[in-house]
Amino acid sequence: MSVSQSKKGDFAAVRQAIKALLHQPEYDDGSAGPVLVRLAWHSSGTYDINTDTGGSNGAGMRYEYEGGDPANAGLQHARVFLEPVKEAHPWITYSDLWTLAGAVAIEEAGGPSISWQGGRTDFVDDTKILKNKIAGRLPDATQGAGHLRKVFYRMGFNDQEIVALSGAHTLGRCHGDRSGFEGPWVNNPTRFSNQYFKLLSTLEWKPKTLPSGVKQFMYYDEDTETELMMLPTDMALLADPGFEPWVRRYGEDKDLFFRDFAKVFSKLMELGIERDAEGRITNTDNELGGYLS
Ligand code: ZEM
Repeated sequence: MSVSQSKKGDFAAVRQAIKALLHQPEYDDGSAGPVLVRLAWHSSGTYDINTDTGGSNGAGMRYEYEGGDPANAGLQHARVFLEPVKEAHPWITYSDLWTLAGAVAIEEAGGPSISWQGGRTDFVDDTKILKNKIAGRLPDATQGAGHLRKVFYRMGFNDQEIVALSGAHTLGRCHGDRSGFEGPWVNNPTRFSNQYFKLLSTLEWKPKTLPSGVKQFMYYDEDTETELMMLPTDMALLADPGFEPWVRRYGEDKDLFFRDFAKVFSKLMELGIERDAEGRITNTDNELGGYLS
């Protein structure tokens, strides 16, 4: 059994441990941050407001049905990065660890500070995942604005929030062996900024078909000799009259984007969670929860 380096509920210690693993010179662009943000988002983005199922309680990706959802391809890299943190701080649940890691990664990349609360519980088996069919709920990048609304309205977000959340694509890149798409959205994909919106709204994006047949959009940046990319869903934000004004506003006003993104990312991390006045989660899934009480 590993020895805990922190007391139950000492999230500051866990934050430090997450910060310490972000720098990964051999991995992608040198940071584990982007894939950790994606893990946090996919762990929460399964929420369905109509059935009150899915969301960030449970850490269901540890089980094959949700973990094997093609949308989650590649997220094992994020879980592997975090495993030593779980070993050193075994009291924290995976669901708290994954969401906290996303928040810390955004902050450490120069993003806004994200308000985050703990207390999530982990499923002890896959019963709820199978019963509620927690797979196939995440957005499909080959689709358009109608699909984005369907998926994000189901989580309880509005048009402005959909656009703000999409600004996370300033971080990281697409991997041919994960999603089939290839490349980064911006030149400095380990730095959180409003660059995604600036580039999306000001550059001339050209359709490109990869050798695999996957269709995306490209811009060749001569200054940095880098090919940048946009997904079909990213382009859909620009083409839709409800989304487009927000793309432009966030491209012009970094502070506004940071404020709105911080709010909506916190909301995303709380999907599916109910808390009492003291912040204790009241819809815990099993007896392992409640370590904050
Ligand atoms: Zn993403 N995302 N995403 N996203 N995403 C990818 C990568 C990353 C969509 C999508 O299909 C894809 C949000 C919304 C949406 C991040 C964060 C957030 C990739 C590439 C795809 C295909 C995966 C790969 O190949 O590794 C779609 C359709 C979305 C609907 C709007 C939201 C919301 C996010 C957070 C708030 C991040 C950080 C990455 C980069 C991951 C990495 O490994 O570098």
